[in-house]
Amino acid sequence: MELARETLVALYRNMLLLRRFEESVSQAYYEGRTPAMAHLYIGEEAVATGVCAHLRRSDYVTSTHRSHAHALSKGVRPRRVMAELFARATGCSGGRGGSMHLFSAEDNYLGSSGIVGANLPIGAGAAFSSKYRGTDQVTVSFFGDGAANTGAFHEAMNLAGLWQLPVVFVCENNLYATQMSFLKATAGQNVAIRAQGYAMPGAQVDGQDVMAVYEAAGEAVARARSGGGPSLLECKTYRFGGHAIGDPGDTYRPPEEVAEWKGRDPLTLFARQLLAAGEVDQAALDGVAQEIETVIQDALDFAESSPFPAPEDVATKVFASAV
Ligand SMILES: Cc1ncc(C[n+]2csc(CCOP(=O)(O)OP(=O)(O)O)c2C)c(N)n1
Ligand SMILES: [Mg+2]
Repeated sequence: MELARETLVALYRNMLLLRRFEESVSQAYYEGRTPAMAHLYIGEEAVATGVCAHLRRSDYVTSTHRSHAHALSKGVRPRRVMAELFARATGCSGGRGGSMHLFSAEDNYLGSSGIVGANLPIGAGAAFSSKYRGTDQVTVSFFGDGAANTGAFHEAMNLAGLWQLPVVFVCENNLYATQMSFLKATAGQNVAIRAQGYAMPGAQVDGQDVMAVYEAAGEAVARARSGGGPSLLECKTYRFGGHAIGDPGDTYRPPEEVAEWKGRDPLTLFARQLLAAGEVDQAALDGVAQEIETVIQDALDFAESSPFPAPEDVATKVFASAV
């Protein structure tokens, strides 16, 4: 696939933003600067990046407990996500949500959910709303391999297929749901194939290859936008760390497996590909890295200098006001 240099650099920049964001969150946590118990996305950056690159601000995203990357890739500003993780009033959920409850109405980021699978029917609902209103908005709902075995997944897939809703279900199959291996927990050991039962196309893609994800997601998003209905995309990926901060992730995963996947770091693979194709030189990649350091430092400074929510505001933002 031929892509403009600008697009290629944008993909690289976003992946690096996600990586450096998560590394900074981890460091802040271990230094006791934030209470944010968080599920990190390191290793999976090509998925959110390749998918969200096709989305417009007016499109919707629903996400999971591992959601910083989805919010950032959808365009929620790093300052607002970071401040939320530091429980500050300037955070995207007013400091009340934290890592698993990011939300940004202004970005049509319809939220992270700590309830595994629960964001999938919300995604189907958002897509129903777009179809009902006659807009060309697309909804993307991210979920894990564990979520693929919940009832909510099947209910959402059924309605999306039945009503041919403009939604793309993106499975981030990182081979584990907490400590449970996908291979031990999943009938058929294949998520994409389930699309057949729900009247939609399904595809599997290498989730470490941002170009492969970009291409497959591009087809699915275009199909949804043009009235062609839903799709299921299964991205084969791996979290390099444990399930959440505090879990080293090495008691239930064979060391050779971890090493093999770390050898397929999406950032390294893409940088190598760009350099080999002569699309960019090392100086350009270093320039992007500098740019991202500034963004991350700015987000950290903003978060750490922001106030906590005022105690007297505790009862606000609980209910939406009726129109
Ligand atoms: C309904 C529900 N059941 C169980 C849990 C506990 N839990 C939190 S994350 C998780 C694993 C999710 O695995 P997966 O969907 O593969 O996502 P990943 O963490 O790998 O990104 C579980 C079981 C939960 N939060 N919600
Ligand atoms: Mg998983």
